[in-house]
Amino acid sequence: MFCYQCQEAAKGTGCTVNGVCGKKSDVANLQDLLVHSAKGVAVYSGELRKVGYSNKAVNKYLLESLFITITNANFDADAIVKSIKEGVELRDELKKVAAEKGITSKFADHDVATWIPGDRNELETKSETVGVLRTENEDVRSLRELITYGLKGLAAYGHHAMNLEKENPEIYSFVEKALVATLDDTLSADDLVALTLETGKFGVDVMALLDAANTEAYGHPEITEVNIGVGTNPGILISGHDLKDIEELLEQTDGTGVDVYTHSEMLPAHYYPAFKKYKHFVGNYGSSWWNQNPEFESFNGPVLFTTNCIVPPKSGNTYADKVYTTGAAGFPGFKHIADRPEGGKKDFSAVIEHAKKCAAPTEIESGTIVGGFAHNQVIQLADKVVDAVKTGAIKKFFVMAGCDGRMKDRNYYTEFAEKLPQDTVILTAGCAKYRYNKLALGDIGGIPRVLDAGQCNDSYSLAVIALKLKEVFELNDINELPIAYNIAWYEQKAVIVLLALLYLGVKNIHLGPTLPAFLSPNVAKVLVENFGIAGIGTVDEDMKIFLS
Ligand code: FSO
Ligand code: SF4
Repeated sequence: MFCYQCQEAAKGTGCTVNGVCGKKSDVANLQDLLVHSAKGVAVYSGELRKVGYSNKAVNKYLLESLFITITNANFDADAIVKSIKEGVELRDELKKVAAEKGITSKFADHDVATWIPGDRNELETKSETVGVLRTENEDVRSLRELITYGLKGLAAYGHHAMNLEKENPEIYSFVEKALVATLDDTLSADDLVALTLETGKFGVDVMALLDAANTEAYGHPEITEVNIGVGTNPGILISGHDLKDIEELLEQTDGTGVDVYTHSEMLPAHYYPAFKKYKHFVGNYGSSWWNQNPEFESFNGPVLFTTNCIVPPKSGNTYADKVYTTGAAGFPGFKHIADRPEGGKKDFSAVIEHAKKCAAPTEIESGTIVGGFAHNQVIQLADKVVDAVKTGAIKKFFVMAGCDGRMKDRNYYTEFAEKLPQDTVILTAGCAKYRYNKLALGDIGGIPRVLDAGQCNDSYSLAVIALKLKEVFELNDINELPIAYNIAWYEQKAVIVLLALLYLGVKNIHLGPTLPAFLSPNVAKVLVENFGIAGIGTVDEDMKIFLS
């Protein structure tokens, strides 16, 4: 195996034996083969889409197959093999339709378009040949992978939007074009840099689409105090990012005597008006994804993963038989809840019945945390915010969005938040928030010093807020705003968020705790020279840079 798609890549270069995330080498290789299958589909579906042919199953496959390969989403080799085979079947159907229409592809002879899956052993052998290292030139490899990881993040967000019946065919067509471009040896490094920025454009589009899907279905997030203590009923802990899943779980648990709690990235579900009517939607339990082993243990009830981030249970953990996955998530030994049938709902009755037999959660903390500062809510407060900037009560905003992670170095973000001057405000989104959302950082004239917009995809909200401020202050350039970007990344959704910010013209982003292993020195140089991207140093050094 060779994998360097996330921030935890072993030795800062890549995982080669087992993943630091817990992914075994067979699963890592099969994930590469799944991306290979998606490319085979894209070779034909891209050409057919140009003549107006589209197919729901293809759109779903493009998103789901890429989503499955995101860090910490799916560790289940059987599920991945099933998806690989589905891809090849779909490719062959499309190949037939294309032949009937007299359409061919420049890549019709490429392995992605011609290979036939054999038995499991053969699949595993083949999977070893299609990974990252197939591209020899390290700069081309770096750009191809940067684009691919952006697409994986984009696919995850597109999948959530699709679950809410919001789609944009231009996004699918871009996914096809970009996947096929990673096969194209005639493209220069400059072509691939341009395609990287275009990926960022579609990152903005997909986050806007998901924002519309979420807010049209559930209302605009509003300022909300979320309970972090527990009640006395048994509960279900729901993690991941999919709001359609939590909607259906809340409906199905209503009146059953089973409470629902959010974990990690599901916390922002509490901010949506549509979910506030549920009395049994009790609060948020625990913190970010990497703390799940002890937190799931003390939760006592079943856990439902709607997406990443899954951490394999440790020996001594007793909760494994209480964990369920759904959608793109999977883990060997966890039970999987099937997809909703066309026009129907998922059936969470097994999780609910399981919960009824469990003890109520053990309290690990108490009190509340505040969030819900997505674009609509912040724009309602715009006058107050603008006044605070004009009077100098707020000197600077710090966008500290992105991901949390288990590396000790990430204490940097807690310390950074603590040391920020009192006249600064943190704008956050994603699980990065757990590094500072329980600190007593106070407020500025009633505006909390940590404004949580929501999930990582709600980084879109932060961009909308920045663009609004640019308009209010009549500035020509988003970079003239008193906003600094100190972003933490972990997996590929953060890659699409980063590319989206670059596409919007945001410069001088600091990215930590380490720069991606998949950036070759030359590609890193392009990002530094054109966008001022930098890593992080010590808190004190960085504070000086940011405040100068
Ligand atoms: Fe975190 Fe995991 Fe949302 Fe990621 S839970 S790390 S960027 O999946 O997606 O922020
Ligand atoms: Fe390593 Fe990250 Fe890949 Fe897992 S996803 S194998 S930790 S680089």
